[in-house]
Amino acid sequence: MNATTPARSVPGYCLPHSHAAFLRANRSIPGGVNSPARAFGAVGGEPPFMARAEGQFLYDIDGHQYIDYIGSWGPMILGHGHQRVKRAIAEALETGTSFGAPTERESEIAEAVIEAVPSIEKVRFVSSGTEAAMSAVRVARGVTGRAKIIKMTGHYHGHVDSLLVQAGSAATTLGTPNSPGVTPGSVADTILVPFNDAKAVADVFAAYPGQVAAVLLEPVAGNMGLVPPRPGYLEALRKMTETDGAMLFFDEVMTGFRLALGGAQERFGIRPDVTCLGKIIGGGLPAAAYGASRGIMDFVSPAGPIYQAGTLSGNPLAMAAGLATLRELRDRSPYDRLEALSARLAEGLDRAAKDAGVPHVVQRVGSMLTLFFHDGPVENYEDAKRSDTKLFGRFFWEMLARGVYLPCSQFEAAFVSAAHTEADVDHTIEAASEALRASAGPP
Ligand code: HOZ
Repeated sequence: MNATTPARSVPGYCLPHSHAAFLRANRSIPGGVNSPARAFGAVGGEPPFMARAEGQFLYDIDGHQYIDYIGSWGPMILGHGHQRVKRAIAEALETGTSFGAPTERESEIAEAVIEAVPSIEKVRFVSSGTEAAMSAVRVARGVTGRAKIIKMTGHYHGHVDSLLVQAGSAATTLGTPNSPGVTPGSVADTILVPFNDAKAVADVFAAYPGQVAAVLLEPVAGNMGLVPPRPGYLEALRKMTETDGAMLFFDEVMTGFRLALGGAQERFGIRPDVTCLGKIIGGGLPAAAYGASRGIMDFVSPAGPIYQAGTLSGNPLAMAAGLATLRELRDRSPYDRLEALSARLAEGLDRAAKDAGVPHVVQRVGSMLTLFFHDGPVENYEDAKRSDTKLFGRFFWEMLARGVYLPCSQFEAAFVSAAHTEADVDHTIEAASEALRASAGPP
């Protein structure tokens, strides 16, 4: 396919093949997509359907090339179609796609995770971040014998019933942070607090001493746009949980292996009790995991009494892709380069928005970032929700029309990969300058 960047005619932006594909998909799939985050619900219009991906690029079925800043919503830190990962999958394919019996590769990747992630001594593989969060909450409750959990508003831990309350990501994007079908009973023990407010957590501990199983959070929030922890906040949570005997639970599905090989916990020097991993750990195939100390993980069945299982858990292809990705990250350590490239992008977007006179703030940690159309720092869910989402929608389409694929919601983080180049970043900044000027006027 001879791909081109899309024509710069917005709103006359037209994708006839994608349009036909979307109509067809809508006839057999709810909303035409298998996960709502992809549906362009927040930005209006219809999503391009993808034909293929390579390196830092996506190619749609209408023949357009896009610089990709979603990276499959996080997993593709090495870029698409990385040779080492492809080779590993091909080798695994030759020997069988699923056994329902243990394989040595599962121990290899478990050892790689334990070597990389400071707080993990044992790890259990599952198939999605949702499953990891659901299982880890069960473990926290099972081990402590306590029921209550503290959750941050705007944080997202997959679509687990007890955690689908004031949830970020597409739940916020689509205006359903509390979903119908989640019964009052299943969230009765979920206590909500704002992110970055240590006192709110202290108040809960004071009100329910000895009753909280775990404090759950994304240590760097990525599902309400990118929101870093305030200095001292993670340390305060660590101290409070230790004092009360509750567990500190880091959802590192996004940040694991991205903000450092050892994730946010390495970067910020805080060891949680329980960690959820996903996305990068599967190298682009469906895998996720949860891990903790040996003492905690030995409560998990069949070593212990807390039940959790999965037919495709530790799937050979996913383990091969994940292991190759983790090895590549260890051997080549792209983190300094990702930092520099992402800083260049953040600074350029900030400059472009300033020049266009648009109220904004760019927030970044490592290779995750968000341009918020919000005047002043975004420190929590309430701040994030005050962003100008209409302007975001216009900006998003102007960028897409210039060949830049950003996350299709103000409440998601963009991801830079090791396949991006300075030229890609500079092209993105130039596109943003034009797009901001085009979208900043009256709608
Ligand atoms: N967890 C992803 C980032 N918010 C979204 C992926 C999805 O829901 O499809």
